[in-house]
Amino acid sequence: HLKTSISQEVLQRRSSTFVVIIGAGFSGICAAIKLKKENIKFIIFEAAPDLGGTWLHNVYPGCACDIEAHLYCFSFYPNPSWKTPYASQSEILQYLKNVCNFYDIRQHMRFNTAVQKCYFDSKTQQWKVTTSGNEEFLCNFVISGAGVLHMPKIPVLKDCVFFKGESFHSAKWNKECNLEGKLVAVIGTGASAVQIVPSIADRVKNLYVFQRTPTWSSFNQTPFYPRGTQTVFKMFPTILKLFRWLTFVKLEISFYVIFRSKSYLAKLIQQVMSKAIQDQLQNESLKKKMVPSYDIGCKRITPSNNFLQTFNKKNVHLVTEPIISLTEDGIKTDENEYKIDILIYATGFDVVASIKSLNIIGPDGVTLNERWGNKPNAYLGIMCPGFPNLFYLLGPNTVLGHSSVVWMIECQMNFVLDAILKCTDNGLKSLEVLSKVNDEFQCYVTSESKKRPFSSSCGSWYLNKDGENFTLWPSHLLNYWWRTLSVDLKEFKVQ
Ligand code: N01
Repeated sequence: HLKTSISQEVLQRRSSTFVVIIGAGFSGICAAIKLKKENIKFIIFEAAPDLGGTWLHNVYPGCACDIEAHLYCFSFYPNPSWKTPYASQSEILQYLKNVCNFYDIRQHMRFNTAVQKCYFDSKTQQWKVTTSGNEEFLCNFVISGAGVLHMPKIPVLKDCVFFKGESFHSAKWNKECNLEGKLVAVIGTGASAVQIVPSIADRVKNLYVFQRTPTWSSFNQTPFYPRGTQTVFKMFPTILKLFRWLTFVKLEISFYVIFRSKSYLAKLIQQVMSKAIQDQLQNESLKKKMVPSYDIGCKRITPSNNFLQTFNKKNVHLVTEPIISLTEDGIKTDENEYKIDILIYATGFDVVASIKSLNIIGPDGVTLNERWGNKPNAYLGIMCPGFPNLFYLLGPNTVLGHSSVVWMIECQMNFVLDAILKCTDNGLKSLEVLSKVNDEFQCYVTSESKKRPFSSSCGSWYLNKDGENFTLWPSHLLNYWWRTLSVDLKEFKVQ
């Protein structure tokens, strides 16, 4: 009898708990599903007019995920029907919509509603969340699923205002813009450009690709599944599960091999890849220019079956001279002037600004951005000292360069849910990670990061101005899974 009454009390506590989730991408959707299963009330605020996050915003030609689809999806909602090993943007977006329909999550989403401010009131131990509609919501917990790659970075080029043609960023693709028969320039050769360039090359008259640094892009992806794969996965879910794990293990092995900076094996792979890059290019000068000189893994590896071969086409030109300025008609380098009609910036994202885009004010009136300064950090990338009951998904140091971030999101949500349940079930109002726990964790992250190639000097969005890794998880994924398995209340200040 006692057991039943306790459990009813607990259930009541859970159902009177209210959580604000920021963002309706993979993170926000995962958070919503897990909370719903525990009967915890929540609302999702999304600035965009629909769900999908990254996969709603990025609609450039060729947009896809270069991590295998069966791993880049929720473990609790596998999809035997992925059409290709690497799913396209539209297929992933549809997947997310299906997930939301299945779990009936859409009804909890408020679109066109940005979160303007979150303030923690120490008297009530609650967050006060203000939205763009100037509404205020009181909640017990805030979960940010706002993401890390959503603020486009457009380089300031001299005389930019005078360019007559059309220009836009890869993440703000202008669907109305007709590329057919036009002179087009793409600035950048990162993951986005690697997908855009082969997809538009045949439509345009001439394509100029401005490369500042070459990218390691010679992996050949499996181009298709053998016939019948979908049927087998549908009929035998265990085989699909096994396939997912095999994919996970394969990528983990790649981490061990490639991301151990100076290992003999890493050097060997680098040599093999250099040769593979050269083998795909017909022109000697291209071969020289497109093999990176920095360690593989320092920047994001950009697998593609057709990026390099695109440069063998007559109408595709690699430009490696530094850009001096934009002109009325195009781009001026220190050797040439390139006349263009359309300029595409595939120049990446301002990651510090993206992570710091939320205005979070702690109980002492200090904002999280002030606390963070130039190096955002959080315990397990999830919780920050001084900010009780606030959780980040894909927060600092938990993005991946080699495997599926959806896997990370699930680990994080298991931890967050455990924290919320331990708090509510024990009748606590708040929990805040202790500074010393976070400090120890940051020491671990720093020492692991130093062993990895992304801490070397090639420069990338992984690093802050001081060359410190504040974005990537620097160790293997089972380590992260182990750390996020459960919450130890001894590591928290509770009230
Ligand atoms: O951006 P990037 P991205 N003049 O920062 C160049 C994810 N993503 O949008 O290397 C000339 O990687 C810059 O040159 P350099 C993924 O996590 C995932 O391509 O700095 N060039 C570089 O070549 C990825 O890592 C998928 O010398 C300039 C490029 O622009 C992240 O998004 C697909 C310049 C920027 O590359 C970002 O990728 C697509 C300038 N002033 C994206 N400024 C998946 O499939 C910058 N550059 C999962």
